[in-house]
Amino acid sequence: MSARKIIIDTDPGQDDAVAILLALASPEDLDLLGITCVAGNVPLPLTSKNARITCEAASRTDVPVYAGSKAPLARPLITAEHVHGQTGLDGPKLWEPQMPLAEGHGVDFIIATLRAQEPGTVTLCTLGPLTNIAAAFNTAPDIIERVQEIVMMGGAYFEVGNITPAAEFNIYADPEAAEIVFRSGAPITVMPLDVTHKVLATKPRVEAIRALNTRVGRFTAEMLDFFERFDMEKYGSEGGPLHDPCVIAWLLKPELFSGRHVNVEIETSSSLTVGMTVADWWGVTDRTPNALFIGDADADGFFTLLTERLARL
Ligand SMILES: [Ca+2]
Repeated sequence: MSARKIIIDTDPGQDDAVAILLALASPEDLDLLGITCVAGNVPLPLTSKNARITCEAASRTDVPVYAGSKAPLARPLITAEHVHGQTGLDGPKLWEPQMPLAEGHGVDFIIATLRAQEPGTVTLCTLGPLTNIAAAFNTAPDIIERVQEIVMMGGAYFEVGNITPAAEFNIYADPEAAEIVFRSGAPITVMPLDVTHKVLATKPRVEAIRALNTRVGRFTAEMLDFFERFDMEKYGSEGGPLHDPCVIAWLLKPELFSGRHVNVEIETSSSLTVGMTVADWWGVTDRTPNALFIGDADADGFFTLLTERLARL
């Protein structure tokens, strides 16, 4: 079987960077056509810089990195420096990337790629607010049926929220974009907080990555050293949740995960619960299922896979 073609849409973010590294470490499974950046955890100039730093850490400067949307569709930008640090990638000693941004807008790259490739052969891996994807669907509705699958980190049901009591950051940052994506009809798999909060970068797991004793191993461990501080303080957990890499791990080893095919709607108007992913987990409505909503993961299996793959870089 040939490698599955993917585009990673991202707002790095330490966990985004680990997801990108996991994809780069898996070329026989995943053909990374390009990376499109979006404003999210930090503003666009930083996310588009951090994506290039990550590619350079893996010596994969051949992957085109595009800058995309610098603000949500209908709202002012909100960011999450309180989680990720001022750079978005706090932890390792960072450098000014040598590789340039690819020419053109990330949204145009998504549209052109989906039109150029065979229908049903490109998967969109979304690790940040859904602004770029929604903008592409708005501009070029013909691409929607050409998407193989959208695999996203976003939302929550049982864990409810992390940026507000009711909402997860990626959805809250651009709920109008999320609504467009969830109503698009494209096949969607969601990695909500319900599962990512079970995939914790505990000390022994981070030390196993550091012990690879490679540039990528040290880079990853130093990011996770910083990243875990916030969540360990907030939740009293044993480590930071490795949200975004769940998206890539799903493509590599879906048997690590389980969930339900349910209807998911996005709250866009309530001031109290805006950005909430209203997932019909219990099937109490007759609304048509539009997403595979993941609820559980084999965390040990996930970290074994991650560590083995990172060792290749
Ligand atoms: Ca992210």
